[in-house]
Amino acid sequence: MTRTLTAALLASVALAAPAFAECEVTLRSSDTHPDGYPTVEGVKHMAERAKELSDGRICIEVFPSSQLGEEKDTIEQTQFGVIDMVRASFGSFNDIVPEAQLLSLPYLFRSEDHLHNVMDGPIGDDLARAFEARDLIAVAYYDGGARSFYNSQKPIASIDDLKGMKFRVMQSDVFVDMMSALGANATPMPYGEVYSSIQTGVIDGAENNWPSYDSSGHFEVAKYYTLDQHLMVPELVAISKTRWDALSPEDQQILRQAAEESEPVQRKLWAEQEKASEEKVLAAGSEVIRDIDKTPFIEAMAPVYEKYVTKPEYRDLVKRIQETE
Ligand code: GTR
Repeated sequence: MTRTLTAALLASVALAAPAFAECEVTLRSSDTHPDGYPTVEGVKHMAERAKELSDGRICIEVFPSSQLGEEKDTIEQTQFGVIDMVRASFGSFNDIVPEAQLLSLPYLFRSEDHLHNVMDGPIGDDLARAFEARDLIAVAYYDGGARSFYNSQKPIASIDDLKGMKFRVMQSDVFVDMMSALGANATPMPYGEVYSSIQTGVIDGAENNWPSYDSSGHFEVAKYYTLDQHLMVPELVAISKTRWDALSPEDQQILRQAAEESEPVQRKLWAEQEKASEEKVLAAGSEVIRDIDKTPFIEAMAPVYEKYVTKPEYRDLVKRIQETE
């Protein structure tokens, strides 16, 4: 009787054991977005594939909703190997990877196809080398759509309407200069502070893509959304180089393959989420300003290009991007 009870108890303990109990390699991965967001689901797909390809030995635990910290902090922690993996916007790497900063130039990408052709080709490989030199192994490039302005005050249809307004930007100089070039004021701050800052009037608005405008709830406090599409910034999945170097070549290969296979999955989810988010915020009462003459916006960015596209190698990279089909 006691033996049967003990056996039953042991069996129930085994059943209750954490899902990652058999993992030999566990990577903790950070994301600012909540569960269900395409970047989070992309990394989860990578996790599934890594587990399958390694017969359960490699596990990736995804921590969504900034549980491990705000984006810039988690990037630093990944560089130092405190966190194993991070999914973040290229824009948040600007201060540490100067080459990546060039991808935050406004109106650099003409379309999603253009961006894919750049990231999936030799330029994507060059960028990966730039990340590696800063202790980050770039394993996947995800979609982040086009970013546009939203605010709590009024519909914006031209640059003149932006004048004197205060917008949150990601924490990097290139975005501050972009706002100045448009005659508006920039307030760099972490993503997690934007909602309350709009709500309390510290800022008039921010800028982001459809899915972020939706999932962050910013549409609830900033109902005017102007589709000027000033930025297309890719999303990156990176692994800490310290951690990477300690893995076997076989495991590195498995992670690379799993990451690569997650790219088309994320891109498909992205396209679906863009539509779903648009429908949701429209139904919730957002006022979308669609008919924008982008030419004055594009022309206003000349000083930003002058300031950042300085060294010959940066000019060359921007030119190669522009010349990509
Ligand atoms: C989102 C991006 C996040 C974060 C956020 C922001 O579009 O996916 O990684 O960078 O924008 O504005 O901080």
